[in-house]
Amino acid sequence: MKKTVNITVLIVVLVLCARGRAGTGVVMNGSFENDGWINDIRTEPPYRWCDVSVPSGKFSGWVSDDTDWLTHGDYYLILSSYPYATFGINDTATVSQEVYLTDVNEIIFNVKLDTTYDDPWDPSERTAVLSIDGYPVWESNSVGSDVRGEYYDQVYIVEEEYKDAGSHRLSLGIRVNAAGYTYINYLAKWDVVRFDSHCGGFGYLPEDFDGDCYIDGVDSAMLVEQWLVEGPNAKYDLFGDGIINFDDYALFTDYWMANSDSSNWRDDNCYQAELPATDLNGDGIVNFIDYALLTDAWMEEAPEGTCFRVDGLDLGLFVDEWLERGWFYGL
Ligand SMILES: [Ca+2]
Ligand SMILES: [Ca+2]
Ligand SMILES: [Ca+2]
Repeated sequence: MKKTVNITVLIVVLVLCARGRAGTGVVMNGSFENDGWINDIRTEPPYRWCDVSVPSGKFSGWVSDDTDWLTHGDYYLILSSYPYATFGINDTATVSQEVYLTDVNEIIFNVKLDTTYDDPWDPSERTAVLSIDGYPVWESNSVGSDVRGEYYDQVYIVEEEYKDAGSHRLSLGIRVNAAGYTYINYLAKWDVVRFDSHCGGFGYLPEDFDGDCYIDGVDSAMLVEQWLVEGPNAKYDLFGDGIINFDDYALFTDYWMANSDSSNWRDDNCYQAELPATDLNGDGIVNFIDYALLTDAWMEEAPEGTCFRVDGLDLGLFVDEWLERGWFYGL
């Protein structure tokens, strides 16, 4: 009886989930910062990249904090093919997430082609691949005998066929081009996967009142305009006590001249807008749907392959974030 109820809840949840984010072009956890270090993504998929296909004995995948690649944040994804394993042509390891591309013109990302022991990356052997719905739309450099290197701000221009209202599967991968084995350990490293919409996918910081991705004099003037207003528009009430006063201004000044424009990702004053940890279904608001997901997960009745993680979440945090809205709520 109980199982039936839970399954019904999940069906409702999945329907609402699909509806909630329809049309909002956002890569979730595109910089792989949400989880910290992950030893094996097969057993612990990265937040939102829950669709993991890493055939064992041939490939491995992990989220690394190695400082040998200076990219965005502290972590990045590594997909690696083993040396001396026997491969078939087109064997591939991928991680994927469902995305909406309706308002997206470009998918932008950093990738590093690397090997161990200073071996060359032979492009006739391995390719890093970005794909949509399983179809490769971007492939790494195929010219030369050693294409190792850091490839920053790579761009795939989204074709019209993907800009419909439905969701699409965005995958990052490493592909085998030649059957057999090689003595080289290939590592495709991925980071800062983002769209050109909504500040390049970094979203809008709470202090960015006019939503232009920059916190500057315009936003300051907008806040001053609200000075001592009681019962204000909630977006100005940064301190959240029902009046605009010095407390809000103090919070505002903490982010003075900061921005969330992802094209500035190298800069210290560039931030990615955070989302509430308990917004489990990613619809932009923490509400009863998330609560249903959380309780199902506590009872270990969440379905296989669900795209959320509840480690470290508790009821206290849930209560704290109740009805909190993420930046893309209502887009
Ligand atoms: Ca990162
Ligand atoms: Ca602004
Ligand atoms: Ca939610």
